[in-house]
Amino acid sequence: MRRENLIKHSVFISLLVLSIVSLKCDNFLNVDNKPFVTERNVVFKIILTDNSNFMQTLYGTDRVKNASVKLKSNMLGWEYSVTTDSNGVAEISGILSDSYFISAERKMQPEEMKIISGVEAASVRLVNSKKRIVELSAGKNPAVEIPMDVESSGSSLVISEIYACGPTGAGLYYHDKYVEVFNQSDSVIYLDSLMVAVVFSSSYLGLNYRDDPAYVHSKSIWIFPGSGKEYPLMPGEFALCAEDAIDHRMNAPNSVDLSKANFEFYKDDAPDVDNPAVPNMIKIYQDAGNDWLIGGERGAIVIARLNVKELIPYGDEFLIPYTSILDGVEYMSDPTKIADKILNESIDASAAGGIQFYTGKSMERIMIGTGEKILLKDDNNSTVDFKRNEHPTPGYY
Ligand SMILES: [Ca+2]
Ligand SMILES: [Ca+2]
Ligand SMILES: [Ca+2]
Repeated sequence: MRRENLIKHSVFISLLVLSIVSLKCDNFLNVDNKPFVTERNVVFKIILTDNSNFMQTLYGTDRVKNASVKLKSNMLGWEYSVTTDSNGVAEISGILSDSYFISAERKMQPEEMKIISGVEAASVRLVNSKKRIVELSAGKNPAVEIPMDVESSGSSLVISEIYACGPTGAGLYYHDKYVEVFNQSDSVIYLDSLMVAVVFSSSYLGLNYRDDPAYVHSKSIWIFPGSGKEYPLMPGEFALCAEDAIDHRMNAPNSVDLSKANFEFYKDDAPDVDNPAVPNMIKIYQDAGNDWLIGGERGAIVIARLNVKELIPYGDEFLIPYTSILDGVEYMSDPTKIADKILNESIDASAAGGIQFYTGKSMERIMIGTGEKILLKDDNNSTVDFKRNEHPTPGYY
């Protein structure tokens, strides 16, 4: 018995020595004899929390599950990929304390978006736009929490609503038209000198520039006032641009109050109303009509960022390069008649609308963000990006 014990004892000791030696080697040396550190055994945790409210709506939790997380170490450039579990936690071990660049992504499934917003929106993602770099340190910071937000797809400045048809019960009253834009980025956008151009349907003249490979053709070009940073639009804010910034209910009881509009289209060479409290849009070119005018049932509006000097004269029109266009929306009384479209498919693949004259309806982008941040659908496909409003929502959603 004693002898057996002694053997057991010595075997145990040699195993212990062996394992300590191997542990030391494993921890302090690799094949290239470069130093390793003991923290390689620490399990780091990346915890993804959801700011969008999507996960709360779907799964009753603020954690983001099934998200892919990529880490890139600052010091060595090594990259790792992990996925969050059902608690929104991604565990990773065998890495060094370092500063890491993190790209976390949760692709939303169309069927999930259907539950959230009623629309089977594709290409919606939650991403870690607010926190990209984290310090992982075995001693102090083995777990980090990273907020996830809805990624802004498409343009950061979008046309959020168009009201064009005119109100009910007021004859042929149509001076209450407006276009509304929305900042869905995370930063301030300056509206100064931004261009708003109207594209009319000319198909009755046998003209259609839809297939022009590079330019929108417009006879109605206006810009926002300001020369640099005078008209900031904060993230999540709307800017309302009214044909006439007055309370139209004085003339048409079912119309809208646009007296608090942010901007007003004032045509200085025409008998037009000018609300002195509302800054005027600047007319660059519009040779016809007594006011800014958009088609009641069909037409198109683009917003573009380019210098007026870059406009190209072409007959009685100006050309705006597609590359300068931030957003464009076409609308038609019958949006299924795609063959009659006037905007190139690269700007708007289809059309909003389905609204007849003097019905008081507007078309507004569908909201897909429900949490801290409003996000409006923008897949450059207005048939599915827009809905019809029974009553306009000037300056709000
Ligand atoms: Ca006006
Ligand atoms: Ca004014
Ligand atoms: Ca609105």
